[in-house]
Amino acid sequence: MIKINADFFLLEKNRKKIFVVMGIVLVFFLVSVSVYSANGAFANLSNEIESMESEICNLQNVLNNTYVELNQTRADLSQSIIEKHSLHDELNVSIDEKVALQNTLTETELSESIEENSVLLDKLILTSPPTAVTKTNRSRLWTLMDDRFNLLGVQTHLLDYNYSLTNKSEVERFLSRDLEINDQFEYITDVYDCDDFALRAYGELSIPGWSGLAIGIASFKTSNTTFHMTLLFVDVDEKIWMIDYSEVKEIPDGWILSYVLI
Ligand SMILES: [Ca+2]
Repeated sequence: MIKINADFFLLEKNRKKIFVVMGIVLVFFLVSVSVYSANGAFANLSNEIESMESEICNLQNVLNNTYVELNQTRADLSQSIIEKHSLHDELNVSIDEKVALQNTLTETELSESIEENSVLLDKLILTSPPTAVTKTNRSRLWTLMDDRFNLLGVQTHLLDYNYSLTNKSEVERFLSRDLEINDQFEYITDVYDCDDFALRAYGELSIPGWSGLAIGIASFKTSNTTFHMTLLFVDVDEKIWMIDYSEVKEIPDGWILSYVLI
């Protein structure tokens, strides 16, 4: 009975040792597992931190670039505002000057000024270059006139290599500005007659935009004893007209061309 008790106590003592050892092993195991897990988690965390650092770095670069661009935009805007202020000041000065000028003009002077400008504008419209223009050349012009008048024995002077052609209404538009002036000139034989009208009109037409047209001086034998000087004009359809006292007219069939200069 005493021995049984002794074995029992011995067994009880060993069981405690075993529990202690198992406890230590379990704690060691748990600690190992924790450390292992912690290492894995730490590695993941490091990767994530590294990735985040990279993103932050990229974001920083984007922000830096945006900052530079914004600064440039701000500088441009400042410059633009300065320029606009300057322009605004200039405009103000100009408006002030015009207001001052307007204040110095009386109503009558203003009306006269408007009327003068209107006349000037009408003249500019009337003399603006012809439209519906095509090109031709000396050879073609020669052929056209030879077919119409037979140039054999005619004093023919085609001075340019190339010519422009336009329509009748465009020439009439130009001549209409002269009608008022011509009406003031009295026809006087030898003093102010056909050759003077023709040469005056030819001079009027010798301005940029019009001088290249196939328009020139022509002299016709109109009967056994009479001659007539006029302007000759070839239109865009290659029809030949005369400009007689500021009017575009058909050339009578019986007239014989004796001199032409274009
Ligand atoms: Ca004359």
